[in-house]
Amino acid sequence: MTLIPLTEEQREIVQLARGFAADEIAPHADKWDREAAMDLGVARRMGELGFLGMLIPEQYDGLGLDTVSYLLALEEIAVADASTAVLMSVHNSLPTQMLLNYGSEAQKDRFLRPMARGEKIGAFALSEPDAGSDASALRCQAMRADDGWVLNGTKSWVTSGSFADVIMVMARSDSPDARRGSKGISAFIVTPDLPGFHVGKKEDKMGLRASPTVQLTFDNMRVPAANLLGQEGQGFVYAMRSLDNGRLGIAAQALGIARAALSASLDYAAERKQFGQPIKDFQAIQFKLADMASRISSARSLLHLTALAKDRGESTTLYGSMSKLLASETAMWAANQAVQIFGGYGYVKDYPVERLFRDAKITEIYEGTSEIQRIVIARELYASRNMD
Ligand code: COS
Repeated sequence: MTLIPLTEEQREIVQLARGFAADEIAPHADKWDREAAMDLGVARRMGELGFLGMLIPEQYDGLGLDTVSYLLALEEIAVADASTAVLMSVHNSLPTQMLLNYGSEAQKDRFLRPMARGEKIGAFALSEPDAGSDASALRCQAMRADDGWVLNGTKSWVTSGSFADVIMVMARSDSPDARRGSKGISAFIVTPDLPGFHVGKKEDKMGLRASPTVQLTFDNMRVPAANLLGQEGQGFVYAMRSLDNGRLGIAAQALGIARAALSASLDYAAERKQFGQPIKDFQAIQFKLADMASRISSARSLLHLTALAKDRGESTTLYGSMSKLLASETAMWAANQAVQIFGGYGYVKDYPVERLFRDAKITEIYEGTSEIQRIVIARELYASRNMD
């Protein structure tokens, strides 16, 4: 639980998410991981419960909840299955927030409302084979055509990209001979029915195996003019601001993984006997459990304080990056400790910690690696010093 005081409504959301996760997600998580397949019925159920429109105002068919409520629910889902949680995080944090913040009323009616109801799933396409951490080096090209735009290029690492209904695509809308770096990038609302849209390679990943991660290729894909999001040339800034939100979601996902690792370790250490006593009675194990719990609580406290700041309208660039950094490194560290506590049994698939260990790693990589978070944090430190 969190150290910040929760409202009755927030407690109810936690109970709802925890019950749903325990009943409809946790029993299947190992199978989905083994088969590298997501059950889209679960996404539909999450939509029915409102979990895919948590931050969208009621006027656009969402639940209009605060960010702490959203992060609490997301953590509960991640405790059961990090793959399901990443669908929820990306959908709520990136494409829906971009539509809410920068979309026209017509775009909100057409795309945001069904997404908030969970009838359409969203994805986010920024990275490319040669543009990962250096996101503004992206090359996907958008050329003006009479009736809109023609897009050509390849996007990589697109979470939910194989079944998403609405994909936020960042592409260069400046001309190739007048490259303007991050300023020449626009955001486009792409749907899979557009001619020239292709789902490419599905990645064979270490973890988060139930969540499909794919390449998307655009081959003279015609995008209507009405699908340009916000202002031309602002796509990079929109993506960066959205990633400030996204990183809070990934932090909550990481905390869910870490919590699952701690919970499994507490159970196992109480049952497992060696040298004539439960291993929880050895200080070597107690220290690991205590450190896991302490790191989880401190990362969660920072995350929830950051969420409160966000809802007050403050920038979360600095504390969001810190939260993501702390939570993801906590998840990886805690999962590693859990495997160690389980010993040989932690290294095989009979117990959940092997999956948690594999799932934790990606939280240090996607939506900005730990190195990128440190760069953002260091830049913010200098920027705020200059303002003093
Ligand atoms: N909020 C608002 N605006 C932002 C911003 C943020 N968090 N971060 C950057 N910007 C703006 C800058 O202010 C700048 O605008 P001006 O030119 O008008 O001043 C513009 O965006 C370019 O920013 P910057 O010069 O800092 O861009 P860089 O190319 O140096 O990249 C990093 C900055 C490294 C932080 C960025 O590329 C990044 O976050 N990379 C990781 C990408 C990522 O997370 N990918 C995962 C995708 S999901 S798998």
